[in-house]
Amino acid sequence: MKEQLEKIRQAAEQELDSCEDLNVLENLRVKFLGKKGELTAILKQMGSLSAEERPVMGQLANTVRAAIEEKIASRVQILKEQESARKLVEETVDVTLPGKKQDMGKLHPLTVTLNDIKEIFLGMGFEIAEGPEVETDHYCFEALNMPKHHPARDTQDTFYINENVLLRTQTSSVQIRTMENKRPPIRIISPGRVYRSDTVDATHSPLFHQIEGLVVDKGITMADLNGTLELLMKRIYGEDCQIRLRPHHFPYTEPSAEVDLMCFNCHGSGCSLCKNEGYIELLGAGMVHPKVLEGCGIDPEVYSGFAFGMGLERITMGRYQINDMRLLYENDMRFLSQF
Ligand code: 2NL
Repeated sequence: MKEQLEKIRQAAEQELDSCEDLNVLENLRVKFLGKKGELTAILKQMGSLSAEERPVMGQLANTVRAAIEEKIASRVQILKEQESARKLVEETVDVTLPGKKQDMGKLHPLTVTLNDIKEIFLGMGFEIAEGPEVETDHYCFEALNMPKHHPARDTQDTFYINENVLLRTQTSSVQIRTMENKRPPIRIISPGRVYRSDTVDATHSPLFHQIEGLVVDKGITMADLNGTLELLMKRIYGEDCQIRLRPHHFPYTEPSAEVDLMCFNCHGSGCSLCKNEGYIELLGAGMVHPKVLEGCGIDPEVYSGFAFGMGLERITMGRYQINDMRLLYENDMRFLSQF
């Protein structure tokens, strides 16, 4: 039995020493020390030994078991160390390699201008109002003092869903909805998409963006309109810019004005940029027509208000000296990356 135990010890040491794999090592542990292993098989024969031999063999068996266990433990340690050393080499990251370049997006020039204008009006205590792009004839025309067959409708031809439902031609519809639902004081701007039955060219598009403004309160005058627009334009075009109000006509304002900006290139003397006018037409404005206030349930004897409407495209084109509106819609990176 002694020789058998010695044989097991030798065989175990030899096999364990040459083992290079943790899984194989576990199999060897079962083979030598497991319940059905070689050592256990020997121990089962202990019953046949004499009383003197039994403790001697028992001790020897224990020594062999301890030796094998120790060998396994040291082998596990060695293999684990080899494994982690191998991983360190294999998984090394070269931190000096150049990174992948990320293309940074940025805001479209129309969005930049819109954000700036919103910020300026929020600073003056205005709220931002929004409303539907598909409107009824009432909100787009009737409530704005443009009854059916009014000639002003010709310049605002649009897309009709049916006789009564259409794509809005201006965001005045949002202002009407606000006046119907809220009592003065009202101070809002309403930015959004508007539609006209226009053919695309350098200055026209069937879909463009408008920003309208409306202030209704007691004692509002043309001076408030002038001051508000002057402040807006100074913030957008620079503190040294000047505006001019020219008499005009809109059915929904009385009096009405067109607002021009003194040409920032020639300061009013005339150049190619302003086509020798000295001024560049920017927007339309006026005092809200008493009939429009009345139609919304606001007493024009008590309240007055001013309103204005401007094209976001036109303001943006003036600001960045863009000469063709189509550039704003084409998503050409060569154009967009300049802003
Ligand atoms: C333009 C400029 C304008 C308004 C819009 C407006 C809105 C209400 C009442 C009165 Cl609810 N006016 N908006 C006023 C003046 C001009 O737009 O050139 N439009 C054709």
